[in-house]
Amino acid sequence: MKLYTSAFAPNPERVHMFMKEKGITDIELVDINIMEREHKTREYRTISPLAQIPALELDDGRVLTESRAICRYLEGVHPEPNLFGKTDEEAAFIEMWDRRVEFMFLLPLAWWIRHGHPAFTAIEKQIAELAPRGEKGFRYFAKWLDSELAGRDFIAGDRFTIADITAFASLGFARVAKWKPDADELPNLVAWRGRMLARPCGQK
Ligand SMILES: N[C@@H](CCC(=O)N[C@@H](CS)C(=O)NCC(=O)O)C(=O)O
Repeated sequence: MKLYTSAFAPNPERVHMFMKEKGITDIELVDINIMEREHKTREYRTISPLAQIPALELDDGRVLTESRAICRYLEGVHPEPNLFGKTDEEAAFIEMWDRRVEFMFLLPLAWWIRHGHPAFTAIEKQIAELAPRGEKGFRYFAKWLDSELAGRDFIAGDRFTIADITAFASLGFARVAKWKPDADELPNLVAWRGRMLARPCGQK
């Protein structure tokens, strides 16, 4: 298998963290430089028609995109440790959390950065109003997540799951906006981040 990936980008990072937690090391990596617009080439579009990263090329030549779908596939090939839920019920709650984090944390953050950071003019037709709107949504969710984490160690319940990975990859990307959780304002998020940094997904 071959993973098309890109350094510092949060969605491929989700897949890398997932692979680290599973101990998967046998997938060939192909780096695509987003800022150099390598993902916009005709050649890359034959792999990922929507010109997005990550993309996983299977051994039979089929290509999976969407980081969550890629992780889902890898969970099937490497079932342990389970990160998507052991029962339908647990999987439903984990999916709820993962989608909350993806759409209410990572997405506003992406708006904030892509529409506000000067370097992103390389790939985004920036709309200035979207940056503060994204920042507001991101900060709101960070505060809410902090209150949720007051009573537990992990995002979707009492164990580490894909939802923690999506949130942790979001925090990594937030560094581009020079944002990191503050211990006075978001103590539970800071403690959770410490737990993530100590895990395989937190290793370089
Ligand atoms: N929903 C997709 C989103 C993929 C995505 O937006 N990837 C970004 C990198 S994090 C990308 O390819 N950006 C290039 C662009 O927007 O031009 C997923 O989960 O994989």
